[in-house]
Amino acid sequence: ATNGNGNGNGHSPYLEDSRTGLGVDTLKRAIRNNLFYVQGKFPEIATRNDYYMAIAYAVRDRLLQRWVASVKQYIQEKHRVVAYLSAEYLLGPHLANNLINLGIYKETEQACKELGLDLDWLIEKEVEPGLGNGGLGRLAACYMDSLATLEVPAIGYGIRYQFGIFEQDIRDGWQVEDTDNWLRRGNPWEIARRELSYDIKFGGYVQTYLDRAGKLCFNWIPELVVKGVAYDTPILGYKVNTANTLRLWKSEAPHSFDFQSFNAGDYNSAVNSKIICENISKVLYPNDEQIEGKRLRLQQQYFFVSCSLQDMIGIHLRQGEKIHDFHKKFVVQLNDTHPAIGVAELMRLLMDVHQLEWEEAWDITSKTFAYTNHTLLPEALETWDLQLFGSVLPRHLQLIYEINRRFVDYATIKLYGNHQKISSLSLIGEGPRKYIKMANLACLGSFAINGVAALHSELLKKTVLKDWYELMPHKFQNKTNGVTPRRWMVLANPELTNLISSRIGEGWIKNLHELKGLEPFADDPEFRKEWMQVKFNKKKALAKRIKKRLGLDVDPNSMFDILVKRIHEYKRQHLKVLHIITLYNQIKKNPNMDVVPRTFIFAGKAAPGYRKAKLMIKLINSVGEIVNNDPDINGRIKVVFYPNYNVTNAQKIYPAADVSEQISTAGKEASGTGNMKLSLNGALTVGTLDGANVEIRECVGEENFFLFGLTADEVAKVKSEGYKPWDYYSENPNLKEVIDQINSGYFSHLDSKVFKELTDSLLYDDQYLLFADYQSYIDTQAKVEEAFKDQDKWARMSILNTARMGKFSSDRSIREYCDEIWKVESVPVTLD
Ligand code: NBY
Repeated sequence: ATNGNGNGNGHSPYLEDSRTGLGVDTLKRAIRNNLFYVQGKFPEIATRNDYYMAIAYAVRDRLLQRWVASVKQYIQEKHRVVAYLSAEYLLGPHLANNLINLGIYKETEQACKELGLDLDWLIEKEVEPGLGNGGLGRLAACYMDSLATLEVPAIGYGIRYQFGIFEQDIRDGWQVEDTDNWLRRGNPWEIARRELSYDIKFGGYVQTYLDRAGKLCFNWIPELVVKGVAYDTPILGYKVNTANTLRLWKSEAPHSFDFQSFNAGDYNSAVNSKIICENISKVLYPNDEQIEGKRLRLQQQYFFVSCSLQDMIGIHLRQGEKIHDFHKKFVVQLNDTHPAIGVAELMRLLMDVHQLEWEEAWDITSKTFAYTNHTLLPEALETWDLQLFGSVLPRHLQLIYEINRRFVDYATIKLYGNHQKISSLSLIGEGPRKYIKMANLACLGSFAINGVAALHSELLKKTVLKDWYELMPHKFQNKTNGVTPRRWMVLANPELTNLISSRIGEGWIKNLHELKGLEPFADDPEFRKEWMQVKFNKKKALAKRIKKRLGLDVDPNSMFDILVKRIHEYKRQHLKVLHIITLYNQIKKNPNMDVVPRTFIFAGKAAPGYRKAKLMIKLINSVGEIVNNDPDINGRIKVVFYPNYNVTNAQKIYPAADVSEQISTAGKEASGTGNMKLSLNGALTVGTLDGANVEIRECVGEENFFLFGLTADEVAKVKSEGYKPWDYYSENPNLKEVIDQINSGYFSHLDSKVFKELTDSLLYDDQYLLFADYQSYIDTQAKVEEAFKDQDKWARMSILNTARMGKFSSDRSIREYCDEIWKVESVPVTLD
């Protein structure tokens, strides 16, 4: 290769591309320049972080060209745009991902090397933006990647939390939380758009008056006004020119603020009010699947939704279009009900600000929104106390009453006075206190409603959204989740990526169905050997991290059995613990028995206020302490709780998995996406027929999937017939032994009370049917063990498993959203 930039030094094997600045020499120069001109540093005094920043800026500069070109083209050609509204984006670190999508990983590595730097060491430096709790936030991030890769015009809207999901540490086996100060060292990936800001009102009251034409008008006089400022992050597609925008809103005090609302000279209250304003985007609520009916949370939701809708209307009008055509320009996807207040807010903007009549405003609104539901747990459906709601959003309360009045009139005729159904459909719930039902607002205000896996979408129609399905069946769809192969294979597992590409080329990275081409290689002994070698290397690397983080030795030759996700009773991490203790007892009774050595790896955060989940973490660690140090066990089973599960750690864990545990009670996990990432990386699944497990099993083949447990229908049946966990306990000696052992204090220094809350809830309630599924789980684990003994067969299963995961790319999901809900088309971006 020649050095195309003409400087003739010839030491770089990579072609210089002077137009896009992606060659090694230009990158080197850019890194040096950024270090000097942006940070005022030079090599002699530059820290690791300085270099990280210099590279990040150099890469960002390369994104900007594509970003500007994309925005320009969308504006000039007036394309239809997807607006994805999500309170959470769990992006993970940017640098390596952007290098991959730009296609300059190797070049940057080389540039660093020539500057005496180690790129991987610098990549490890990046603090990830943890602006989400779990699956829902990560899905939003995968979807942003796929939208850009598919060259679809899209904006992601959300909140720029100053503190993301807490950092987890483990002390004495218990979870302790620390704040996530991710912006501490600055964020090179965002651009503050100070000029792009909107005023957001809160509280106060609504004045009504008649205008000159005698029309009834509403004037919302707020108690508080907050300014939302846009912070933009470019999201680049994989090897395309498209760079979409993730626009996150930060709350601030309005400029005139301290003079406007406070007595002159009252400096303290002026400062205090600044703090109140900044509080709104201060911190992410760390609950998943558990609503917290707090005023500040409602304020957050309204804050980002109002900023976003005002922004969209602004974009639309600046293009010279009519407000009446808003729904033709934008389709707004609601990521769960967190942004569902948008339905009422768009009505307010169209009527109170843009002077439309009700019918017209409603027509536009109900053609704009589409709603994705992410949960079947009834307790997780969002509601707001009506009084609280009215005190934060008085105008929206009026609007919701009026939306509901008109809807109930319609429903009364449609349902011919079926009062029970009508009250279940009503946007307002009655009880000791009235409340607003956000899922109902979302269903009524949207033209499409979807679940996130086939089973989930079916169950929605039969359970939590049954009445809506019967009234409006045409709105209901399924969109099975997917994950981006760029982050979860190319970035997380370059070794497996290279091995796959060496046989079937690189097309699969953009068209995951091409993995099918690997199937014949399952019969190729050489390929199987290489496949298992990659897995072994990844296990060794994880073992090294475990040693470094926890001081614990684990054997990379043992089976890596992995259960990583948020800690929740329905996800049943404690069922896994029952299995581990059962195995432990078997070995104790028969120390010479032939067992396949296993390393059980757990990771996940518990919501800080969720006592039982925190107790589950303590139980895992307590069992680990005994098992890991028992000489009879002699290292044959090890239990690891890897702290602070986040995107960065997930990228290290998935590639090292032999077994993926997906063991939720059937009918509870909407989809799951960790199941997809693990399986894609060659892990075999042990799972229930829940969420997307059902579809994964269909694709990989039942012979490559370890199924156990009751089906969703059976779960419902067992429950309706009066489930008695005690019967399972008293009739199954192994189960009884395990529970008694926990209760005896065997794992807790003879303190028999520590885990009582957990064991009691199992013995007397067991909502999630651990005891009913226990024996089936144990039996299935024995089959896993047998299968693992035949490593050649295991390799074959693992390869076929990966080869058949093509369906679970987020590119496929996004294609379906585009074609079947959004009706948007790809717009290839050209660089001039
Ligand atoms: O969404 C998850 C589902 O549990 C999982 O099955 C699915 O694969 C994934 C993507 O569709 N849901 C989830 O992660 N939910 C949350 O994180 C969450 C966060 C906040 C709140 C509720 C749920 N909240 O009410 O504040």
